[in-house]
Amino acid sequence: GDGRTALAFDLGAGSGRAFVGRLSEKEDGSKRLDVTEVHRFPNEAVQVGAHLHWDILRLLREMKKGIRSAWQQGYAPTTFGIDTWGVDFGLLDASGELIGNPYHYRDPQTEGLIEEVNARVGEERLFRESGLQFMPFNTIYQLYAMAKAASPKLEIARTLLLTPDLLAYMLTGVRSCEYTMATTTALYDPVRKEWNKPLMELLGIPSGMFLRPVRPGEIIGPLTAEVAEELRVPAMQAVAVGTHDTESAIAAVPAHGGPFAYLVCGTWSLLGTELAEPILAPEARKLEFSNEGGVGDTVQLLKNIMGLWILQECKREWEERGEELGFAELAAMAEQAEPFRSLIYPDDPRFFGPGSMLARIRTFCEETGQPVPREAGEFARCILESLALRYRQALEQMERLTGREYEGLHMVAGGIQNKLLCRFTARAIGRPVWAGPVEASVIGNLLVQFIATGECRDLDEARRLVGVSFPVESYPADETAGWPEAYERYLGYERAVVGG
Ligand code: LRH
Repeated sequence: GDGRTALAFDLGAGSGRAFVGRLSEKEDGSKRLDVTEVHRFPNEAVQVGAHLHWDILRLLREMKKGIRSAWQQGYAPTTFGIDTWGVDFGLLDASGELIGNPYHYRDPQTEGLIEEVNARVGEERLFRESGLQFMPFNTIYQLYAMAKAASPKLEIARTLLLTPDLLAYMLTGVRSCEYTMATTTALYDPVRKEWNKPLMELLGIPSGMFLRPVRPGEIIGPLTAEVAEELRVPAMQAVAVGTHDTESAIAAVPAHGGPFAYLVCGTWSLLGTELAEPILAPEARKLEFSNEGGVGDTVQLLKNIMGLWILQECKREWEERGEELGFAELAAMAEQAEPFRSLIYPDDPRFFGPGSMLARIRTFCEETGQPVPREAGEFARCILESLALRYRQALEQMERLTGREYEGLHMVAGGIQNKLLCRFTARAIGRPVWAGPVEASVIGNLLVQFIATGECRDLDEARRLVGVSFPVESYPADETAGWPEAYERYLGYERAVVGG
């Protein structure tokens, strides 16, 4: 049959994409999902004075193009969903207009605030009441920075909208707050399941601007008449999907049955597992895990790992020097380079901000008494091996926390196109890696739209649909020689830089 068509916007820190998804029924009654990209655009941060911002109006314009383009290409999506990176937000004034340009989560304004907030709140309390790893960019620190600076923006703010909710508002006129994004703020209490007003008051964050969260699968509302007319399309309905990209990606992990471990591999690497209840014991805080709200009433116990950002930034630096190297080329060069020559601890905070990544990697190696990488292949090898070792560490920590053992690791999202990383990961963890799908966030976004309108029953059926609709590549844990020794070395460098 013709099936139903939906439109997914997936906005990452580097680029945004619009995909059409079609759910069709085969003759034997089984369903299939197929996805087609209809628009792609860069998402570039803009430095203004001391601050780093998102170009939110540019993103809105590109999303409008995406809607136009879907219909022009002959598709007829009846719903759309938006997912983006976590934590960031815009503020609306009393008349419903956006106040200023939203900050980028790598804006330096939150530097040093983890310690300051811990001193005021107590780290045990903060973790118990948020369930989140202390990451400098969490919404709580951004708002605390504004409160501390007595930002006039906060004074006139009436509504806080997280990025996907803000973009949905600009298209539909409806103010909403989607639950999975709300859980990335550190201001939402995962046990009491409500906004943490006492915490906001303690930190001077206005507590009246937060809307009651809605679950993934709720309808937000149709395009405004103005937008529908401008784009010459029917009034499609916006659906609140798992609007946090990580949660959309996890919804598309083709696993079912028992407990499974996953790695969402993009600019960030999120390694985790799905639970029914959060783990808020001090052990989870010390091992730096988050409990994020997921699609289908799940809790995602996961660790944020610096990820391919490190390699992306090196690539950018080489480009600026006129050396154009694609990721495939870099992987091929890395493969030729000497194994385990230099290793880094990817989550050293020095790698977080913008600036010369090559210089920071060199300094790390010098400080830890290792040879310094000389050319691109050596840098790439160092980064990919170090990430794989970090994944092993996170996986084993997670096993300690949950008391479970994981047979292997599901890897999803754009980073799995780096096959060398998948291979290294299987060898580092000594277990198989199952890689796919690449377009995990887009697929998870679409599936929640199909659940919202009843074409798909639930998360479990959705995941089965992923398994039969998209290829998954297996990487066996072969050729593990050298990895255990490299892991011991890696642990030593970690201790050297973070102490303990
Ligand atoms: C990945 C991601 C991650 C957040 C970070 C800000 O795109 O959403 O889950 O922690 O961006």
